Amino acid sequence: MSRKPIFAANWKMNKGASETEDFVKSFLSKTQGMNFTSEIVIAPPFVSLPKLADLLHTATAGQNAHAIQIAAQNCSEYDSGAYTGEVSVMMLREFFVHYVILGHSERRSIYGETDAKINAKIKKAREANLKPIFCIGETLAEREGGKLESVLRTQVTQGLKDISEKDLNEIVIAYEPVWAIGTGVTATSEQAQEAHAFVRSLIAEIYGPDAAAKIRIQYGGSVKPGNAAELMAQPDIDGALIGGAALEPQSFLDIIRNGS
Ligand code: G2H
Repeated sequence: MSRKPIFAANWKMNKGASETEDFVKSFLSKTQGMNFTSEIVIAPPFVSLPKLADLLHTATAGQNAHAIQIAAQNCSEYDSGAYTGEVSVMMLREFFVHYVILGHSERRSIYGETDAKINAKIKKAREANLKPIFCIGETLAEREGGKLESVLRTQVTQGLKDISEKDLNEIVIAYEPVWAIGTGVTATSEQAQEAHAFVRSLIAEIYGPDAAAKIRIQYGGSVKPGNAAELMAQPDIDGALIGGAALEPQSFLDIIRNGS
């Protein structure tokens, strides 16, 4: 089963509209004439989505521009109403958003998002035909305490509770060990492969072998140009979710090139 790798830039709380424009213009000029063999996604802060939509998905945008998909970093589990500070899936659709990152460890740990809330958001995203990038991963204490598999099992089974196989086909899983996020410490390719293979086996348990063979599982956590090739060479790693190293166009491009 060949799975198209997916490289997604998660800018977190970086880059307003003008920095978004600078990045995209530079990235597009560097990629002129290139044919992407992987899927490329950029997830800016909400306020930069209109600018990104203009740059990538208007009639005047260049050919490579259309090859880049737009992601949001979060969405509400509600449709509309009195939810101060929230953004709905239908609002995201207006800006050509295709993907939405859900369950990132920063949302879990800083904003208290539970597996149940993440599950509700995944369902809401699918109602609007958005593709969730569903993040899971263990803390260092959990790994050292021998709880890696039980933590991943809980996150996967609760996060995907009552999600149909049809919807699962539109979901990307991102395995991001919390201890590797923004720390400069990357999981070794063996550690990452082992966790990815386990997650794929969980999907096989729940949905069967075909669904498990199809689902893309990205690695995230201090991915850089220098470690992308080795990580992406692992049989169960299908791309990367990249934070810090995707803030510079050249670095993001080098990761895509080295990892494709
Ligand atoms: C993990 C990753 C992107 P970084 O959060 O989701 O960030 O590459 O900076 O570790």
